[in-house]
Amino acid sequence: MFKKILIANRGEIAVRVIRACKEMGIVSVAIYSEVDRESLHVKLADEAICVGPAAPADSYLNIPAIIAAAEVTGAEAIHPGYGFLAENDYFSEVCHANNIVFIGATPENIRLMGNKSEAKKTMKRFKVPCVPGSVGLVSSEAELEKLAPSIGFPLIIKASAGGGGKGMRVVESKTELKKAFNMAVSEAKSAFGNGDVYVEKFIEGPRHVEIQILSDRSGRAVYLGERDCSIQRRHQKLIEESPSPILDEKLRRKMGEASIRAAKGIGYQGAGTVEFLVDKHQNFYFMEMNTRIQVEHTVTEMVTTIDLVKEQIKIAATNKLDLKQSDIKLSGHAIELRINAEDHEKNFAPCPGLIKLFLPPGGIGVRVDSYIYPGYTVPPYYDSLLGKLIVWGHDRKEAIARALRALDEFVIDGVKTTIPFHVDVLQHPRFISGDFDTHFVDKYIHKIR
Ligand code: MV4
Repeated sequence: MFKKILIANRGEIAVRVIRACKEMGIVSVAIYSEVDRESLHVKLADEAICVGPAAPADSYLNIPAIIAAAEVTGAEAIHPGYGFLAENDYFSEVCHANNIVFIGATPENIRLMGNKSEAKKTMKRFKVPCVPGSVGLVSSEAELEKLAPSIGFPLIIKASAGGGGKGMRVVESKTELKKAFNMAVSEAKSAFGNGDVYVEKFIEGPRHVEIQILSDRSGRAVYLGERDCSIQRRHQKLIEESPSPILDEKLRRKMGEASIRAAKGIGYQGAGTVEFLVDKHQNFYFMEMNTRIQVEHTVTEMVTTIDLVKEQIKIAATNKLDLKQSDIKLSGHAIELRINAEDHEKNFAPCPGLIKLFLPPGGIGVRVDSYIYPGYTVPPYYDSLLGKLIVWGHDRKEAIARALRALDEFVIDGVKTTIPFHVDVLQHPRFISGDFDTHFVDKYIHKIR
């Protein structure tokens, strides 16, 4: 096992990884930017080292400074968390070249899944269901016009270098095709420096359901159930839950087994998430694979009792997954509510500043993963996630009641947060019934200024 790990991140996920290290007897090294000296991850880690100024490019994305920090502290491995360098194939490669273990996917895994069109082709090879559409890239207006009738309208043009909702364009009819194609290509070029696009049928009113997997490079792999992430806004997830209200045992097994085929097929290493769209008829389609630990991994931890960060570290240290599918038992229902420093009455505008009061909820079935404390000032340079409230209940009804109880106890004073938003959603009849899709927030949660 590793003796020392450097955490190349900040905020709640850095705290999450440090906690796993402590429980495993591993020395933790925090990195921080000049404005993060007082941040909780710095206080909790065994050692801490400043890697540069506030701007992410100068600190949390500064590869030479991070590698140097690992070298001077003698860290044998780096955990990247999520965001920042977590899905940077070059960083993963530089770690290896410097004899540092990157706790995550291989450079090849990351590269393949970062190219959405190639990823989709690869998934088809392993019989993972995909949305009907172009086979690979569409390189001209003419090609798209020839292809469109067989796909049908509406269709969606996606940037191959995009992902997470960036660089997509829905086309309702034949007359919009040319314009949409050219706009999609030029948007993709300016956003990603790569104008490659592909096209597929547009699935209307889908659910976002993703499968958590753990895998090692010798082909051992397990799935740990699903997370329903349909409650999101502008591709920012706000609430995630497991199990999904729309899955049954049979569909769960089908989606789990498809995800395992994908993981084994590409020689996937570590924790990963296979994202699917699920339509009204319970058809599921591959969307993307995330080659990192995700924000919402906690709901899976609550229903499986498996510590996913420890499993990531064990796989990286031993090259071996020591879980079997029969070790994975799902129990009860978990819901995660993202607590962001945002003013949901002002269009979710970021709201950094001084935390005057922080009184997190407690009691049975309640978990809070956060990095703020009274007197801490949330800096404006990074994302607005302050933490996550995760609740567990025997069933969905108990989990919702517990979440509302916990939100009622939760006091954060000094900055506006998404707590009132969550109270609205959890009381909404559509949410309570489980009958919602990815348009829920825009359709039902209206905010007056
Ligand atoms: C789609 C789709 C409908 N049909 N693809 C958004 C994120 C990116 N991973 C893919 N996305 C979508 N792809 C087809 N063929 C609708 C979305 C989509 C969406 C997906 C999941 C969660 C929220 C979403 C919000 C808008 C669009």
